[in-house]
Amino acid sequence: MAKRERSTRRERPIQGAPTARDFQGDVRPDWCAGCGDYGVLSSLQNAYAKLGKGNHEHLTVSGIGCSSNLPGYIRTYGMHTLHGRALAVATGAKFANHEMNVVVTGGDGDGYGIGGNHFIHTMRKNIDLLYIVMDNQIYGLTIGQASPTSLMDMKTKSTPFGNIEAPLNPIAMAIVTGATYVARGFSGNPRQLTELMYNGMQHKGFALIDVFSPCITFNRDNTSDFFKQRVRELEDHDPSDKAAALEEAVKWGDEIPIGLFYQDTSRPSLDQMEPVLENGPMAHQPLGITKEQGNAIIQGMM
Ligand SMILES: Cc1ncc(C[n+]2csc(CCOP(=O)(O)OP(=O)(O)O)c2C)c(N)n1
Ligand code: SF4
Repeated sequence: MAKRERSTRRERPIQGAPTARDFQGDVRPDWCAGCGDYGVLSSLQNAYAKLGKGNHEHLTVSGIGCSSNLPGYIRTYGMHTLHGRALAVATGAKFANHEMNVVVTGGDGDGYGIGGNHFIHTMRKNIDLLYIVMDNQIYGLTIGQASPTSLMDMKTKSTPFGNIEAPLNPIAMAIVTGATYVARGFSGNPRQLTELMYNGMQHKGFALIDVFSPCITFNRDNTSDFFKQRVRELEDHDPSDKAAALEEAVKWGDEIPIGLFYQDTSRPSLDQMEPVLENGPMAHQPLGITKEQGNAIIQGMM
């Protein structure tokens, strides 16, 4: 993998309308050449720029994995947390300042495996986050074990005779568990992916975008060409129709649908229902303690 490089660029206040360049971090990604995650990163930079807000109005949170290194490559507030715990941390951040645009990024192992329980309950509660899962159907960082979305019979480091476990379907799972914006993108289609991200950020409630983001090094089955030959954009589909969304979600074969499967704009997100937040973000409220008391609490936690 390429050695990380740190540029000498310092403060770069945004002049006028932001561009994708304003969201480029100082650290160059150390992903393998050809990794699908590059397409996801550039789409996210474009989507942030399109939203028109400043860098300080966004927070990008991740877990652990190749894909979870993304917050280091983007110029927003960022947190690289624990394996599978990004959604829990992001929920806390959102409730501390619900005016912040909070985006969570990570992999299928991180989000659907070790973080599966958080995934379910964050959707159930309709927390106002955009969750982007770079789904390469393998554990990349730990060099190629089967993940919860690895297909059956797939040979990996941990399944040398073929995977005997059935994969989970994140799209169907999100639709039935309470997510209110459910989409699938492909890193090879950055135009559509940027649009899905932009709309997902503006959606009030939990938004999932599962992105086919092929691992060129460890998944030789579900490659970029595999998806290029199969993905087709959802057409004549009404995203408010839950039954139709589920029907599309279970399709997998010579044609695999991508796009917006489901959106429910009627259900309030949890922060909209929380009375404590009625007077504005908690981060802007007086703490009601002295500076000394605050320092003592911080010292107690060190
Ligand atoms: C508690 C804990 N268990 C296991 C690991 C080892 N580990 C690091 S990343 C990872 C899986 C990464 O796979 P995925 O989330 O799909 O991301 P990718 O690397 O493919 O982008 C695992 C098992 C860890 N860091 N912490
Ligand atoms: S190992 Fe796979 S997921 Fe990780 S950077 Fe390389 S191509 Fe991407």
